[in-house]
Amino acid sequence: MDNEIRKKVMLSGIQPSGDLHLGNYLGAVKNWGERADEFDCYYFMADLHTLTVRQNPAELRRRTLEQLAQYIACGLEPEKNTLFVQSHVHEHAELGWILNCYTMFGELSRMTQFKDKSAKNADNINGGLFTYPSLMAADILLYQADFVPVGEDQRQHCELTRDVAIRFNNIYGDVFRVPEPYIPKAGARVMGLGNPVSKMSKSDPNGCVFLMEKPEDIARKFKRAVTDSDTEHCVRYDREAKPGVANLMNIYSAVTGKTFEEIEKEFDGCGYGVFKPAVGDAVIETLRPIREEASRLLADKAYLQQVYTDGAEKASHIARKTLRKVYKKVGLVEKPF
Ligand code: ATP
Ligand code: LTN
Repeated sequence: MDNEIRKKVMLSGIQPSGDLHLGNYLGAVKNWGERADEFDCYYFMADLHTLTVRQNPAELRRRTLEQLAQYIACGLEPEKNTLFVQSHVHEHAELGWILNCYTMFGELSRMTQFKDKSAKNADNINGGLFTYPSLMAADILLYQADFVPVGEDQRQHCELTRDVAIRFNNIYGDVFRVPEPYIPKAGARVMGLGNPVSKMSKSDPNGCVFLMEKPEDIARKFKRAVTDSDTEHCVRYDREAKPGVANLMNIYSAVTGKTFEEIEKEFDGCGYGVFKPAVGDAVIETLRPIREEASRLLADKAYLQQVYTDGAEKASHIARKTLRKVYKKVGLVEKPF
């Protein structure tokens, strides 16, 4: 806005509420590093968001650091991407509060993630879980992001962010850039290996492949992947009739770059007994360098600390500017120091 030769901004985050899995990688992180030269990129560990569900404090701290190591190992070079911890930039919580006041109860009630998580945590349906999307909107709008690379399940939150930004701009003028979700073609919705009609999620560890998992465990999970009860037994893309095979084809396509047609040709005449281990092997080879590099980085805590310190400093600089503008627009008295 102020700067005509400004690079477009890309921003995303993941909650360090569990270990990163193949769905997170293919739906989100894999696409983050690809455009680092073209965009100004911000990626963070959404630790404040994880508090909406009860966490073990020591584990949360450990996972936050592990997630940073995995981000870097997935190709996010700290020299080209601003990597930081959400809670280190206090403007997120502050803008989150303001945006709460511009987000409607009805809008929040319609969020499917809220409905799902309330059903899973019936004994702890707290205010934070409900207003989660206002904090997510703050994460995005603070940096004037143009694109938000996420998996399909986050589309609804991105749409709400757009609505809130437009609502705010209509009242106060051009304050926020209205962002767009950036959702990949292959990998946007990886389904569970045990149950191909629900998305791969860390809450179902058997059907979920984790980035740091041992190759033999990954191989076993793919061999056991649910395919279909049809009699055809051929590798053909049909999401409705053969969701298990479609999911495996989707994964194979995302890790090899091959089209569905090419995959059908490659496995023409082969049964699932050949196809499933082949997908497993392709995934193992994709994840191997990530796992090795993440383990190496994790041994160097001082380096990781330097990365998130530099990241928070850079992110704060941008966040501060937007928040100051917002405070002024809504009528808060300027801070004298
Ligand atoms: P939960 O298990 O609590 O639902 P999660 O595993 O879905 O969590 P999130 O932190 O909600 O992980 O998601 C992080 C990013 O990964 C988001 O951009 C989300 O869209 C993407 N993502 C998560 N699961 C998948 C999946 N199965 N397929 C594709 N993308 C996914
Ligand atoms: N809601 C997201 C995590 C998240 C996020 C963000 C993603 C928090 N803030 C900002 C993109 C941009 C999730 O549950 N996966």
